[in-house]
Amino acid sequence: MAMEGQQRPDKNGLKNQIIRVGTRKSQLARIQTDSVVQMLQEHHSHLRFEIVAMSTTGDKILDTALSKIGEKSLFTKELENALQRKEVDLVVHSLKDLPTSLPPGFTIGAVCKRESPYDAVVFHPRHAGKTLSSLPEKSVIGTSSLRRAAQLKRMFPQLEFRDIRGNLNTRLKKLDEKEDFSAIVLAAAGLRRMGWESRIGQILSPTECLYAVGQGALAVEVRARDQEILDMVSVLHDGETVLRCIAERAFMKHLEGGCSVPVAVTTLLKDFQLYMTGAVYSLDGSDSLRETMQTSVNFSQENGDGPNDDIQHVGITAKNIPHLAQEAAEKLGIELAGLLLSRGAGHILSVARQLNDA
Ligand code: DPM
Repeated sequence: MAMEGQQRPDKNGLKNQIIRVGTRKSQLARIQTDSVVQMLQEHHSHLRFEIVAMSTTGDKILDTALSKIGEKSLFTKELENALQRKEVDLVVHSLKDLPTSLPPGFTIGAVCKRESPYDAVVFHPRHAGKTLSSLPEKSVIGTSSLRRAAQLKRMFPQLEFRDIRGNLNTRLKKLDEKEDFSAIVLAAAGLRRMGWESRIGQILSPTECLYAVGQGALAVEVRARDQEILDMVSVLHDGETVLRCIAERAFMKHLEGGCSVPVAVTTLLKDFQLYMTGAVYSLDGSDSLRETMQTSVNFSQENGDGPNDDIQHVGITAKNIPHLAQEAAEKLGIELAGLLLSRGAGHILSVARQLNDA
């Protein structure tokens, strides 16, 4: 028969090829990529995956604060180039490192179940057992996140904050082997993935420190038109995480926020209600705006193939998650941003941006 031996664009089309997975070279990136590949392998036992590690511009510039080296795409550009050249078929990222607008031709094909989205404090061994509020006055806390610094300066005015850069291994080493810092603040999810959960001295609650958009969730970036790969990775989508992260990314996008301004969120999905608190801060935390909104999200509608197939919400393609729910989540983020903008968030952010660029 004519069809025999011909490659058909169905599941089996991927069967005889090796699927290449791009990753950054840091230990955290490798661990994250390994865990995503393992999940994909469990869902698709007949497929073969191969990991391709690359270093990115962002990994090479270690001496400058993240917020100063400009756009987040420093960590993603080389990997996207490899995707475009078809040297790799998918790339694993921390969702929070992916801009809210991806370059044309790319999409987030999977957002995995979120781990802890919270920030955590790791103390110098001499301060083991303490918390930020029980540290001596003028203790120096290391972070290069404007978001963390702004909120913590506000909450703990007796402490001092200083930039610390480098990957997680480097930072832990700088903390332990020198006397420069009394503690550093990092995402709990990254610390757990590295196996350093025991070093977490304090988890910051949303009243102390709202988290970053997308924090704690892993994302799989693919070529937007590569339907086979999109279908293959879509099994990893976690509905709750997708809706929360769509709302968070829409909020950030509408504020025109990014890594270089202090924008923070917390979201919760419960009983078909999506709740979201979002805030913006001046760099020193003295000025801030914070609001909460909610919307109902309908999970019961039919899915299936249809005209919605190609729709992206803030860069995410999730045709197996109800579209009305995705739309409601995106609207929530936009409306919350609109509310903050109507109260003067634009001014707070533009001052923060100018000071940070100076
Ligand atoms: C972004 C920020 C940071 C990373 C800014 C922020 C932290 C920068 C710093 C956008 N990306 O959070 O306000 O501390 O100097 C990053 C980490 C993870 C992903 C490490 C961390 C792991 C957690 C995750 C760096 N990106 O935040 O401690 O997967 O969400």
